[in-house]
Amino acid sequence: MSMTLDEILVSHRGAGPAVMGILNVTPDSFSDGGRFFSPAEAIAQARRMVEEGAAVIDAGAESTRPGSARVPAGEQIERLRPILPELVGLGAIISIDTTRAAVAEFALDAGAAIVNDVSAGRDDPELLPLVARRGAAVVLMHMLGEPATMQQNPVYQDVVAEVRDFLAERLAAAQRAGVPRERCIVDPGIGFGKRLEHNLEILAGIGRLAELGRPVLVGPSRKRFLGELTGVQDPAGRLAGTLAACLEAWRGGATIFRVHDVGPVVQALAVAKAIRDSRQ
Ligand code: HH2
Repeated sequence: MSMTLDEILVSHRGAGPAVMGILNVTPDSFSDGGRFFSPAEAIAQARRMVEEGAAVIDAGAESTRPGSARVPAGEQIERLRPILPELVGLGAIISIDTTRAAVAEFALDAGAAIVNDVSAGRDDPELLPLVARRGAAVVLMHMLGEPATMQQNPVYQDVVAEVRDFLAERLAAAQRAGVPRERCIVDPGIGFGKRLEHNLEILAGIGRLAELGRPVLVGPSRKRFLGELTGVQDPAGRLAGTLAACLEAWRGGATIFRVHDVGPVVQALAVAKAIRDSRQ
């Protein structure tokens, strides 16, 4: 499923779906921490994901799982240094999962085209101006609080409305920093300061987020809420739940899917899209 960045940025108008393969170059990510920490393993995993149909590879060197510790920008860069040039040669679009402008700049210099910022520009005031200067695309994600504390007691009156209003405000902030709306992707941040019922309401309410007029990215892959619903403790065993979450989000209007298991998600979305396209 090879797609250009311009196609991904209009995926909500019919060019989608696009699958973004997760490449965690971390020792501590919640489902695959340590597995792809060596450069050779990371590159092999990225190649596999591209072969399976990933349009984007999202490389991250800092875990954002609940309670995770921060990784200094310099260390994130050292983890990425041996990998990024190789990733760029694989033919997929490269996204950098970081909240730090220094890390984003390093990745953009190496050929990345998307900055995936789970803080939506709030962590580092230099990040959105950097994205603007470089003409990059940016993922603006909703998170209540920060990873260290976000799951302690998340409370919402209307989670979908609050997430939509937050994303509208961050789209405006990106524009003020010089990033055109057309370069922005929005993400409700499944699992980031949300209980089970919040994640479900968001996945059921994607249509209201799509009203923002930007492509909606979702990242339900292997997350804890799937275990809470099904009793499956091992994150790697949550593929079927991940597929269901992606398909429901697609039905609601999401068009970009950040997942670990690229091949099965590409296949499921291809079938769902074919069924939709066959409607009279
Ligand atoms: N989820 C994670 C990390 N980055 N970025 C976006 N835009 N949306 C998400 O839902 C999202 C994200 C957490 O998942 P993972 O990368 O597997 O784990 P970790 O943060 O522990 O590395």
